[in-house]
Parts: sequence; C-alpha cells; structure tokens
Amino acid sequence: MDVHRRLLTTNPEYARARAAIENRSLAYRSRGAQALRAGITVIPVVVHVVHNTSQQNISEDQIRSQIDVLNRDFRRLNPDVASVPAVFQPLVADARIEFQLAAVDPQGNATGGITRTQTSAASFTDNDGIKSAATGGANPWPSDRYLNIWTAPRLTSAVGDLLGYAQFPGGAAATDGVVILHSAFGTTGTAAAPFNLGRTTTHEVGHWVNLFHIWGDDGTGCGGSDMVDDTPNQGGSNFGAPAFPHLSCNNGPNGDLFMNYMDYVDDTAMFMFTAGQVVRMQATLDVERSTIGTTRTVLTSPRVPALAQIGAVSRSPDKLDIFVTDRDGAILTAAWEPAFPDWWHGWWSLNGGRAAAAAPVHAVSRSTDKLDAFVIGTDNVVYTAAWEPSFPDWWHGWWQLNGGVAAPGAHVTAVSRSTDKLDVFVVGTDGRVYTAAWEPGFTDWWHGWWPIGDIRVPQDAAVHAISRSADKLDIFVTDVNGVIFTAAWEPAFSDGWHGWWELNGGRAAPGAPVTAVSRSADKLDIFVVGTDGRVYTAAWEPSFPDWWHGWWPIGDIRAPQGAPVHAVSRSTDKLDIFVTDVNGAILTAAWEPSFPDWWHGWWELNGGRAAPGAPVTAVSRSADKLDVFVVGNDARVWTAAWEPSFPDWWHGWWPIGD
Ligand SMILES: [Ca+2]
Ligand SMILES: [Ca+2]
Ligand SMILES: [Zn+2]
Repeated sequence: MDVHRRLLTTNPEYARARAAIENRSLAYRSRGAQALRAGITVIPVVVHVVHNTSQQNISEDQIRSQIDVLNRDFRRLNPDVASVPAVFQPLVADARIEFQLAAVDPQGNATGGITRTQTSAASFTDNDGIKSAATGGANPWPSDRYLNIWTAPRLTSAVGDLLGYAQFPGGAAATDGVVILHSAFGTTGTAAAPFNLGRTTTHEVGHWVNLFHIWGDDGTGCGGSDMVDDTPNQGGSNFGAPAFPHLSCNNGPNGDLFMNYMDYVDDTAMFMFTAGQVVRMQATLDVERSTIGTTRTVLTSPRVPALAQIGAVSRSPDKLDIFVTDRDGAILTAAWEPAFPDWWHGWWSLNGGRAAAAAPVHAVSRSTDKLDAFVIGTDNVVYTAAWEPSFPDWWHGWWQLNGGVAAPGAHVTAVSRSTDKLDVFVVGTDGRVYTAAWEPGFTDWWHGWWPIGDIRVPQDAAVHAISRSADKLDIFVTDVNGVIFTAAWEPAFSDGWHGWWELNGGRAAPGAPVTAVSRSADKLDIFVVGTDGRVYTAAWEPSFPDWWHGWWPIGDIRAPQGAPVHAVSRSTDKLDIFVTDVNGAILTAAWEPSFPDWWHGWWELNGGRAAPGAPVTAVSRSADKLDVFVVGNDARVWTAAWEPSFPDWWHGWWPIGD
C-alpha cells in the first residue's frame, strides 16, 4: 500500500505535483476550512471486476454492499461510530462525500457502472498492470469524471500480499483510482474476515482524496506527519483490534487514534475520519479533483422533543409540507414534491415564529396550493401565518388571531369545510372549547372567538375537527373526566352548534385526542386509545337510524393512554391508522369494505421506533399514497411511504435531514 512512496522517489514530476498539493492543503488548514463545495459531493463510481476464476467475478450484490459501506463511512452514518472512545468522539466528522455506481458511461450511454474482464493473470502487482487491457486488466474510465475501482484476483507487492492500493491526487490520469482484492471488497459474496466490512476500500478511497496514513508513513518514528492537525502523533501502524488506549510518541493519555480509517487495523476496529481529515478531503475536491462529482444541499433535521406532533398537509396532488417546533422553540417547515430531484427541501424558519418546545403547528390547505398554519405563541396567544404561490416573499404572518389565548404548547386545530373557508378550535385558559372562523368575504379579519357549549377540557388537549361534507363540521374531545364528547355544526342550524353529546359512553384519559376521518361523503370514523390502552373505533353515517355505532377495539395492542391514533383515508372508504405502542413500536392497521373480517393488522411499520405514544402523522398526497412522519429516538424527523406499486410493503424510514 506504499505506492505513493514509490512514485515519489522514481517520478520527479509526481513529486513536484505532490509538493504543490501539500502547499494548497496547508493553505486550506490555515484559512479555516472554508471548503468551496457546499453540501454533499456525489461521486460516480465505475467498478472494474478483473477476474481469473469465475468465483472472483464478484456479484453485483457484493459491489453494492461496498458502495453502501462507503456511503456510511464517508457520511459518518456507520453504526459502529458509537465505538469511538469518548475522548475521541469530538473529532469524528462527516466527510460529506457519497458514491453512486455510474449511471452514464463515458460515451453517454446508460450503464450499471460495472465492467467485467476475464484475465489470464492469476495475480497483479502494484505496478498498475490491472489498469490496462494491454496488460491483462481493464482500462480506466476518464478519471476526471469517475472514481475507478478495480477488483483484483490477487494483489502482491515487494513486501507480500496486498489488500489494496491507491493513487493519490496529482498522479497520471491513466492509473488514477484504487485497486482492491476481491475478497476484501464489500461485505458479502467472496468478502472474507477480518476484512469483510468494506473498510479496505474506505481506507484506499481516503488516499484517493489525499489522506495519508495516520502514523505519518515514517516506519515507527515520531517525526513523520499525516499533515492533519487533529490526529495525534503516532509511532507506527496498528494491526488487529487494539485495546484503548495504545500509547506511542508520548501521545498519552489518549494515545493513538488507531480506530481511524487511515490506520491498518481490522475492519471491525476502524470507525472514523476526523474533522481535520475532512478539511484535506474537501480541499482535494475543490482543487485536484474539482471536475468530479456533483453537489447537493445538506438537509439538517431539526432536533425535536420525543412526543412532538409533526404537522403535515398536502396542498395539491403529490406535494407535501410539514411543520414542527424544535426543542429550542423555533417553528420550522420543510417541503417535498416529485419535481425536486434531491429529496426534501428545508428546513426553513417559518417567518421567525417561536413557540414552546414541541408546540404543535397545525396546518391546513383551504384551496389548492394555499397553506395556513396555526400555533400558540410563547405569550399564550393564538397566531396564524399564510402562504400561497403568488406571495413573492415567502410566508406572510404571524398575526394574532383575534386575541385568542390558550395554554403554551397547546393545540390549535384547523379545518377547511369548503373552499377558502377556515374554522379553528382551541381549549381556552378556562378549559372551554372555543372556535373562530374566516372566509374571504369577511372584510374585517377573523370572526370569533365563540365558546362551544360548556364542557371542561384539559388545557393541553386537542380538539379534533373534521368536515364530512361541504360546510359541515364535527368536533371531538375528551373532557376532564375522561368522557368522550362530540358536537356538530352545519349552516342549516339556526342556533349555532349542537351538542355536546356523550359519544356512546366512550371513556379515555382526560384530554385524550379523538381523531376523526371521513372516508367518504358524510361518513365519520373516530379513533381513541381507551383506558385499557387498546385502540377503539366508532362510526357514524347518515343511514344509521340510531346514532353512533361502536366502540369496538381494533386488535389487541397497547398504547399509552392519551396517545394519538392518526387516521387517514387514502381513497374512498379505505382507512389506515397509525400509533406508537407502549414499547415504542410504530404500528399500522388497515380497513376497507372488501375485508370480510374486520380490520387487518396491526403490523410493525418497517421496524420504526419512537417514544411510546409518539404521534405518527399521516397524510395522503394523492389517491392511495401514504406518507407518515414521526420524531425518532434520535430526536430527528423521520418519514416512511407506501403506495400500491411498492411490491414489498412500506419504504423507509428515512430521516428528513442529517
Ligand atoms: Ca496528525
Ligand atoms: Ca509516526
Ligand atoms: Zn494505505
């Protein structure tokens, strides 16, 4: 793996190029790591499989497993990064480089990014014979646009067998890239322990972006340097799986950074790049390798308290907007639509809005592409903000909503009962339910607040509201005694709201959310976690002569009392519900009229985990598609998706940002 040393002594041109690169890297270090490339660099990779036996003709699965390792290791997403000793954890950094098998070949044709060459050579050496068809190998693709990786049947050098070797930046284009022994490549197929976690390639690609060995390539001396400030001076290389700390060169008490990818330890014992190494890599991408790869923006997920509810709305088919208040009280939003080539956009501050940490932000779309958001501010006042495509300057607001006050962090639920009309509901500081309304014909801002009846509800409770058909409103709440109530309004009522009525004797924890969905015109289905922790449902439709039907339990799971059950109807008469159970497992169940045997489920939703009872917000952005959102155990916002064309159940979970 010493190929660059050999080049330095035999090729003066290369030695001069290396000296120039070192001067530039030093300049980067001294000017404070201002990399020119923002965000993530995505590098197209071509893997040249050069095989002598058919066994060495490694599978696409094995190749993809290696690309996956690179994408974890160079993004600090490798789970074993947790094994870095605590004293070294502050050094760990995201290299902001990702790798993709090339989709387009040098001639502009579609490709899988893999070439396969049968060779008569049983073995190659580090003299680059594998990099040319003339010597039994495979020619590189243009190295200014592709990272070339060759997998070898066997690799040797003057000192014995090699796992791999690399060419540093500044060398000849015809030999640029890395060479890896097939049995040290990827994590499956022919990959063999202890080099079967793909770390040989991580190490060699580290060289390819200009990283030196961590011990300074000085044998076992203390005078060499890897030209990186935050890596401790280290005697020689480490092997196997050393115990921490391993001291050398007076570098106690913490000793060698042997768990760095640029040491020689086993795959199971290396977990990290440092911030200083990332500066070197990014400097290389800015200069010597400036022509390679494309960049994409980094999305950073807000950090959100565990039980926060994420607001989600689809303002027109297939568009998604989500809203959350982070642990510092900042109100943030992010957006997705199919036209975005690069995943979600965001997170943006919603006009500087502030609220209690985790305060729910309820959003509604009163007509195509319009958004209205509602929240209780830090001063207990109800606020609203609005967005529509015609606004040249981002969101408008926040405005106080007619002086309404409620408990900090409480819910302001909103519903649009017909085009461009808005109705909102809060629990006031006296525990009564209040409503206010807006429609374009109002010349004087919102109307309200009006109390609805005289029940008393915990101040942090959510009033759930639904419009089952144009201009009709139904609301649901659990009062301070745990009694589930409903009330209704429609324009034909001359005397305001009707209700509250007890809903078929339903009981739940005081303030427990009663979520409602209308699966087709004028039908209502509601869901709540009962006092025994089971999920219950009740239903109503105009043809029922005798009031609501229910309550029926759905399956036999247990959720914390007061946990919300989120429900969505992805197309006419279909129902999907979501809840996080007492163990933190995210579960879903489904119903449609064709099911002869009641609800199907519960199923675990792709292994998703969150705090017990964490709200799982669901939205259907177009017919039969489902998107769900939850705060994960790492405090980030996560999403998963389902649509009928997925042959294999849900896709996800993905964090919306790092
Ligand atoms: Ca160092
Ligand atoms: Ca050394
Ligand atoms: Zn090396």
